[in-house]
Amino acid sequence: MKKVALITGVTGQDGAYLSEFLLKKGYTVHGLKRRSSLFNTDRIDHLYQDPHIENRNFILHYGDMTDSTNLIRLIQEIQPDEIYNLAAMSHVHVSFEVPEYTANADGIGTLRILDAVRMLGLGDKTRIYQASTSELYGKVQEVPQTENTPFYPRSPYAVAKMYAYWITVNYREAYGMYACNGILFNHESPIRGETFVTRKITRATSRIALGLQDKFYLGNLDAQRDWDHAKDYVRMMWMILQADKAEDWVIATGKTTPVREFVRMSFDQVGIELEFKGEGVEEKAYVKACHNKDYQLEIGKEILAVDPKYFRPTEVELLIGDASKAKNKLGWVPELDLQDLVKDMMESDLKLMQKDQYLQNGGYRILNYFE
Ligand code: NDP
Ligand code: GDR
Repeated sequence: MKKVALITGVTGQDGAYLSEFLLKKGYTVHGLKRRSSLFNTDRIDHLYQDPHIENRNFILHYGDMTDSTNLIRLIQEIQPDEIYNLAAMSHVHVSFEVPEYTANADGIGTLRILDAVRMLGLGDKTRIYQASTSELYGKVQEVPQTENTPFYPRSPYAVAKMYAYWITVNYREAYGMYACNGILFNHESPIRGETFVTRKITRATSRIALGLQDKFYLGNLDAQRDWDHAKDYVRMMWMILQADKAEDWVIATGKTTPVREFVRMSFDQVGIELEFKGEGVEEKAYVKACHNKDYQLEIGKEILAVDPKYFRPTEVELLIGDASKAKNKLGWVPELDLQDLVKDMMESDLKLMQKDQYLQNGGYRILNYFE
């Protein structure tokens, strides 16, 4: 029998990679997508199947994490073997602007999924993966962070995810359901949302190298993150649900890198060497040398400045995870590292920006959002 999975957040970065992964494994994949006034399926268009063909194995449904009746009906219809709850308002900074909505979608949304499975009597059949996050650790209590490190969330997003974490544990303990938290550290890719810092950097690097933009602005350059490639991490989501026993798992590389260093690594990919000068809000980056004849910028040109508008009211300064448990018990070995990630993102963004350059040269107006 083919296994059936339901992915909430199927149109997001992880939803797209996980769909590809599960389809390759022979699953029938159902995805929950939000209604939007424009198409919002860019990341999964290559997987799309015409609704008129029979025996589709990739099926999309309209839905929303804030709508219980919709979630109950879909889970009843689909009768999934596995649910991957990836849907969330996932931007930490934006969660300070929309705290109530974030609590509803990210926190109560998780309860809605768990309770739908319980109410429908699917507790013995359906395994649930909850997309938990290293943001739970927030203000540093201990490094590296493990499954036993105390939580200290620092944003409405992290607080909502903390509710989701504990309600998942509670339903497992109270009702014997197979429900797990994957406490994933930052994972990125060429299809990462454009307003997360890594993608913002690789897009800006590509545009500056191609002469489409002069400079860009970031917030806290000192923040350190344990970054890896999203492709590696969706494999772990699946492995977590195949374990004999439902448990909670940290997935991380064990290495941490400041935002500033990520900027340096991205510019390295186009042969541009940077020099950082100044401190705090005065810090700036300048071109020190150009080693690639295709990307020649004026030496001394300022390409990056700090804009305090990107600072968060409360920041998470240092994340570094210890994934020993997943390595020892699930046999997880990461296949890609930060260098692979930066290379992959830069190659992809350079191609995208070359397309923009072509259009701009043809007289089309290309908008670039500085978010
Ligand atoms: P994205 O922001 O790329 O994707 C989020 C998905 O959730 C999108 O499909 C989005 O839909 C959907 N969504 C948002 N709100 C709702 C709602 N109310 N109802 C239904 N769907 C909704 O996130 P990622 O793919 O990066 O992350 C996946 C999950 O993992 C998230 O829960 C995130 O919080 C968590 N996480 C991510 C980490 C990372 O580093 N990437 C690390 C740890 C945890 P739309 O496309 O319409 O906006
Ligand atoms: P994060 O990712 O908050 O870790 O959450 P993000 O890329 O937004 O920020 C990482 C760090 O970079 C600093 N930073 C900036 N961030 C953004 N977005 N824009 C900037 O201009 C900028 N300048 C500096 C931030 O202050 C922060 O310290 C991501 C999301 O995917 C969450 O959903 C997920 O749970 C966590 O990762 C793990």
